[in-house]
Amino acid sequence: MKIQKIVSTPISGQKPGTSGLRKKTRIFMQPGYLENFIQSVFNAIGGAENKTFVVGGDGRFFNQQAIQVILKMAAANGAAKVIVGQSGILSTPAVSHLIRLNETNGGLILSASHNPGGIDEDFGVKFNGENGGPASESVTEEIYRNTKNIREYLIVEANDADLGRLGVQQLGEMIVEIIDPVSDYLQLMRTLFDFDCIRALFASGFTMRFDAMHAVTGPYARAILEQELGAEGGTVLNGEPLADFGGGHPDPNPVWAKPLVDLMMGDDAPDFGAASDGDGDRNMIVGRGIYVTPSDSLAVLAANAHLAPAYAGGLSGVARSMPTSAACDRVAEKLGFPCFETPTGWKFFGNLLDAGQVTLCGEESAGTGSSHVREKDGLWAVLLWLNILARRQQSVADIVDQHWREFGRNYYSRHDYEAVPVEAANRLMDNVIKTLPDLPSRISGELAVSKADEFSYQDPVDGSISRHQGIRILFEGGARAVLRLSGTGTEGATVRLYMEQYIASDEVRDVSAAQVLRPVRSAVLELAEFQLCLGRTEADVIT
Ligand code: VG1
Ligand code: CO
Repeated sequence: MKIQKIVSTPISGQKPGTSGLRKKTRIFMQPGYLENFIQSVFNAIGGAENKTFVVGGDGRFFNQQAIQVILKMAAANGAAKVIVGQSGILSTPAVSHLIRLNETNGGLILSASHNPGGIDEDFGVKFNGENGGPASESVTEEIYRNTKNIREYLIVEANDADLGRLGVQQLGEMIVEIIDPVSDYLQLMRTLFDFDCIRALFASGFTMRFDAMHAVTGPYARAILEQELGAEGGTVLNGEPLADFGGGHPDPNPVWAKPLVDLMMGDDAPDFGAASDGDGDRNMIVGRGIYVTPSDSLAVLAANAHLAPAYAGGLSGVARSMPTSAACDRVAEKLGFPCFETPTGWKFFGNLLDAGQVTLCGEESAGTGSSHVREKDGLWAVLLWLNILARRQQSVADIVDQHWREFGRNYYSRHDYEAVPVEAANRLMDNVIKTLPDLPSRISGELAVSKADEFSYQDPVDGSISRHQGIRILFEGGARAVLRLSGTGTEGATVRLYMEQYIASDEVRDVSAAQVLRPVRSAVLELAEFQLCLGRTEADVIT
């Protein structure tokens, strides 16, 4: 088989962000663009020779074409074997599991997660290492360095692999193994949860709707919820993966999964609602009449995980990203295990999980997961909730309410300012960073600042330091605001403003988060001069 060495010039702007490299699909389709990035990944890990990888994606536009390119490049770079999901489909947590199960040298995931798909929308590539988790900071830097210095990439001239046919094929010297995307993942879930108990719950008439948002989890949810656990047919909504996700954003939050949230708030609501994102690593949890914020969900799961067989022995610790509310900190404190605060992005949980220091992790952006893989896992979170509901025999609303009464409540909200000119976003952040030393003496509206800093993280396992991970402003009276720039957007900059207010258990009231957070919001809008820097104070997306 002929190996071609294609001369290529570096393409700028290939810096991987919070979750791999994300760009407009048409940029990825430019000749040499995807190829340069893939070659840079291989170069960054010391070559692909004799190595084994897992490859799959969320089914978005360009998924299968990209996989064919990756297979031919892996063959040209001397890889021994690539395991591919049938029709190119694999969820992010399934890839993480397959890397670990087959002890491969890593995996490539084709997805821009919750960003929309299509020729005029977004595409992405993530590289996960041999522990199954997102590439570490140092590997990410090395990939980036390679993208800037690349001179050539290798690719074989060959026919496309048949991604639809299960079993083993040969691409030159390299083996391509096409596998069922669901079965190994389902087998893992069987070992973690009490499936008999969940089966009995559904058999007793418990109803659920799972919105797969025309993304990757459709086949997984049908196989697990409907076929394996006996949920009625029609439990899974929008279960067909589509190249454009049906035109929507496959983002499981009250804005993009509004139809499901509306159903759950209505008179005909089923007992339980859930949704997942493009690549299946996020989750949204909704009970009848109640939306559970991801931060609260993490706290409830931490407090109840022992009800599932895999976690019956208790948790070694929990970790949350810095902008995630401190609700799980209170659970950790009361139950007596450590709680770690890490920068945004799943890669920071990897070392803690590998070292056995934490069992559960979560982010405010609807990601929750555990030591079973090294990614956040949407369906896993849904199954843990189902296991808890089956064991406690209470509604979601009752469980959450009881949780607040026991631990207090962290009212929480995230406001996103999207497609902001990059200079304006940088100006806003730089201005606040400059005034940080003076902030603790400032009073804004009803609130006095007690502490303000820029978050730096020292990894407790390898000692590495990550600086500039977002601005934290603490106010007297238990309120906190966080400001950071998104690392996953593809248009301009996105400014994220995260706010929380802790209210002790005996003072928890039935008021909206927006109402409780009003003073924090006006204080931070003033301190950070939103109007002056961005020309507006209203956010585009509030979750
Ligand atoms: C966002 C979220 C972050 C998450 C990341 C990847 O990053 O805020 O919590 O880890 O997306 O999620 P950012 O930098 O835009 O805030 V996913 O579902 O894309 O793998
Ligand atoms: Co995702």
